[in-house]
Amino acid sequence: MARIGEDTFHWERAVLDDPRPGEVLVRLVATGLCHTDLSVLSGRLPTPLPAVLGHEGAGIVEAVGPDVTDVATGDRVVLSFNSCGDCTSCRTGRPTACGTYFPLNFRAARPDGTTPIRTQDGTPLGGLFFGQSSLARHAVVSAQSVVRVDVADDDGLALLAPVGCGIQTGAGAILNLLRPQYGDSVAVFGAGAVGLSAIMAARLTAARTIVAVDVVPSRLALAGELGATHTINSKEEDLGRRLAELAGPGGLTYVVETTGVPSLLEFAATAVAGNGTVAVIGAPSAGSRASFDINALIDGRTIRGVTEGGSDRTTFIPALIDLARQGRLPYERFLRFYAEDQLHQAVMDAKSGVTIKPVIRFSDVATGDDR
Ligand code: CXF
Ligand code: ZN
Repeated sequence: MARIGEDTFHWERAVLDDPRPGEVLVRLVATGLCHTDLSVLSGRLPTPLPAVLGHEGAGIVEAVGPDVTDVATGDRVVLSFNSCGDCTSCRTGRPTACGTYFPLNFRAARPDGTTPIRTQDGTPLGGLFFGQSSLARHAVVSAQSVVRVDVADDDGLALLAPVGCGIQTGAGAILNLLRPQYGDSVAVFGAGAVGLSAIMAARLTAARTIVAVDVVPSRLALAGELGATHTINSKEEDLGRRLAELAGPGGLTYVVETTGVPSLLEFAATAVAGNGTVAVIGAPSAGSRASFDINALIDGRTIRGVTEGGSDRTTFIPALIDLARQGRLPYERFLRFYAEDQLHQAVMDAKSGVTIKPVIRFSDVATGDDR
């Protein structure tokens, strides 16, 4: 539960409705923490509080709404972002371009303004954040957010939780959108979960040069192990000069900006080659601005916003799981599991950067008691 003015999440007993048409009741096995949850908690992103947050859930279907046919009770599922399922973008496999993407994911309510969660005294609480509000033992989620996965047991399922946002966001930016070719150079700003996923994905392509940029030596070392051909500590080195050296005469083809620091985005726009693209992934506080030399953009540069890796979650999430099982996307290297009663520690470790991807592991409690 996230409440205004509090700097961490806390557990609270709440009441959950039965799933309506288009909804699914899920018992969560694990949920990853994403920096977007923390940004909402601190008021930097506009989801109204109080609300149940969490948008990297994995769990087991306990009930489905009247018209839901894609999943059934007992299915193991990964939860991802929400979309309407009905607009042209959704019907053509581009759900991140859904016309109602932002309200459906950030409003923490159904389109009619209602929510499936209330306090024990009946006060409505924000729910369906990213279609799921999965920092909870149970969640009524949007059927659009549900991706059925083939996995043997709950421990295996828990490992898949962060694929629903962080891993898919970084890997998708590379594999779905930028698609580097032989000779291309890719710089990834920020070696957190999203940046490291972009680096692992870039290693799956023919990109010649993959540069990780961060200020934390341990993250840069991990980036090197996961596929970066070079690393730059931007606190200690001249970022512009080093990037230019590493990219060579063709210039830097791609920057994947995951930090959300506006000055770094402005810098990326100057560092990328004339025909290059800056993928904008890191989200600063709502209303933040950056400025560019317009003539440099006319030169051919592209500044491209990317959400959830531009993924068609129903095909891309199983593909990422398959790559992970082959050992080609070893994101488990940067996960750390926390028990429910360690939630505050998980939040602190995410904020300090000690843990790159905290995942809350829910205890296997008796069905029904905690709804
Ligand atoms: C979000 C980040 C903020 C902008 C929209 C997408 N992704 C998930 O954490
Ligand atoms: Zn996220």
